[in-house]
Amino acid sequence: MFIRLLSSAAALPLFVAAQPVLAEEAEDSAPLTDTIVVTGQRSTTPLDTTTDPVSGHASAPDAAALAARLPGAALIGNGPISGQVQYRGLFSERLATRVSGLSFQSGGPNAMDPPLHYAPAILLDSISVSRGAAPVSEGPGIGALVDARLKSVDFGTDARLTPKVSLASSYRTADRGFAVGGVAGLASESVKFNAIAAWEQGGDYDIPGGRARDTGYDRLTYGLSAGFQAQGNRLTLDWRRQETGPSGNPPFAMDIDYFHTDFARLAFDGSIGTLPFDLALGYTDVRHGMDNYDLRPAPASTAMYRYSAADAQTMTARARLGIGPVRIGVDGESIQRSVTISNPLNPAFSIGSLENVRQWRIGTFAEAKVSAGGWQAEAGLRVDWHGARMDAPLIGTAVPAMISNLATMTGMALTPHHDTTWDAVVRIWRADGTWRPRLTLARKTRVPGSVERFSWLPTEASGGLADGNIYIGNQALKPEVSWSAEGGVDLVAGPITFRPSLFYRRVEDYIQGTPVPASMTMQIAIATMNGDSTPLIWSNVEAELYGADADLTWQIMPQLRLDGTVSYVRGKRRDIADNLYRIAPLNGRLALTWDATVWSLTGELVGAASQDQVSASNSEAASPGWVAANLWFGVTLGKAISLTGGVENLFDRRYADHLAGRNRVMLSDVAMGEKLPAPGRSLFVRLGVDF
Ligand SMILES: [Cu+2]
Repeated sequence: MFIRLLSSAAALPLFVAAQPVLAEEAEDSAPLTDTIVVTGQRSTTPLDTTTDPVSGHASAPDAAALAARLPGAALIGNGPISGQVQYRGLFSERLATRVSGLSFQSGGPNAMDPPLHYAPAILLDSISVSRGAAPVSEGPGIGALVDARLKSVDFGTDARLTPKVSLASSYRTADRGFAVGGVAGLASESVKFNAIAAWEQGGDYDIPGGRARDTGYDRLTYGLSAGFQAQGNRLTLDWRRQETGPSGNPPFAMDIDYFHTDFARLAFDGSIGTLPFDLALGYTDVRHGMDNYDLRPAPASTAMYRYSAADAQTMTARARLGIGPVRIGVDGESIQRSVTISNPLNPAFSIGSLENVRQWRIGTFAEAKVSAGGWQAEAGLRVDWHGARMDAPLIGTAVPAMISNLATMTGMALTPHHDTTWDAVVRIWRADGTWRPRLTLARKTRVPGSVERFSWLPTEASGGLADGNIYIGNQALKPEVSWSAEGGVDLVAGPITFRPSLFYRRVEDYIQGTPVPASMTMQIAIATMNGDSTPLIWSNVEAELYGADADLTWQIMPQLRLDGTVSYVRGKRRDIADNLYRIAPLNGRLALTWDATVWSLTGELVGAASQDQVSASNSEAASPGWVAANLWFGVTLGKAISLTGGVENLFDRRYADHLAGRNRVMLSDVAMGEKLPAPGRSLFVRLGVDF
């Protein structure tokens, strides 16, 4: 049987397996988080928002597509498994994204592997988004916390070792994509072990009247976890490897050849004497190759063949100690990354576009939590010291003189960078009652990323903007400083849950591309050679984002439920009259669900208004609105087996979301420069087994 998760009110008909045997330990998150829960019932709080992969109400392999269903969220589509979540107009490194507790540097300079690339939907346990700036204990990053948790076996309740299994398999017709994966293990009250694995593969997806070329994907994940606990102290160890095979990225100039990525995490959760204490150490190693000739039609001239190799290693550490209502902590990270562009047919052609970049951060924070009269409040302060440096770029002998001269100049101008930042976050909320107000006030910071600071070679690497512009890094960048107020009220009254929010954010020294000054003649000449005579340089500008979002759940009758979500955000420059780039238009969804005991059926309308508040700076074009219809179903087949699925784009309409990338692949049924349309009518089924 299924249990409906009304508590999260995520405007989804939410189904979860009745036996929540597999669930990560829930953090004591505040009501400022929205969560999508897959394998178990999680207590949600007004500060979070959650969503549910089991219901199958998103068939894409990408976890980002699922999180994008939450109010305030949207999907930045850069490829079938390269999607990013946008939340209240912010995306990429402005959000703090975690996968099973780890934060790490993407390997690709264009974020072909954004963090959620490493959270296959088939393995997802839950994904949460903080409904406001992340608490300071989560580190810097100006926007929300996006926390994806993969399935794992939790500790049992008695001394006996008991087997626990959660497997799922899915198929969708649009891309003939299948996925199989899950977790299996043994657990008692004191030990647990599990293995996790998944394999996903899909072809180019169908659109009404054709096929979107270069949209296939191939991804393998496997790993092991172990845990021990005694007397309130818990030790867990996780290792996971992901092997992504050739996968398309039509909005970029290249496609994924491979990602080979290892994750390791060691965590202790317990106490020192009587004081609560936790410690977590993380390591991530990304190895990546991409090219412009394997999946997509190769360039006419072999001189234009390109293969880029990239790697990134991230080490993280965090320790926290609780003293009464106060939690103090230290954390830090060290990142090393390189990107080398080459021509596979000419070994003397190679360019170190990011040459052994090293970034580090050490931070300390204090957070206090108090409650009185039904109100809860949390206030935190953190300080971080950051460093960044890069080596002089290495250049092969076949590289044009103009580029090797620029590399030499770049090497001479390189200096180490140091920044000190401070963040403060105050969160106030009520967790019960009919009206549950919540408010997050924050001053948060983000230091420039390595592409923004050090990308000396004019290329399209932009951390996933995919706007077709050529970008140049800027060593003079200052950190972004964001001031925000995000608040709302959750109305929980009998059959109705209504959760509206308002937000305003002002970002000083917002980092975005501006026209390269005419004095940078070499860079402009190289960019012109590469097809863009008006390249952009990363600069500090002024920005503001504001808007509103809400979701509604109305249990009209015991079996009949209405769910709705609406999101609106406006992003503007404050220093000039322009809009921010790739901001979601007004959008929403409305679903009606009939829920019998063993089956359910949902009809859903999804749509977006036109977006004409576009960025002239990024040469962004306006796009029209659209509406699509979906049908979803769920059936319970005995105690342990569930079958879910649906028909997406029921009327086979050709439409493209404003945030979809523009096609750059020739000989496709999508024109060059056209926004990638959504898949045509597609059947999706997902079979789950949990015991
Ligand atoms: Cu790449």
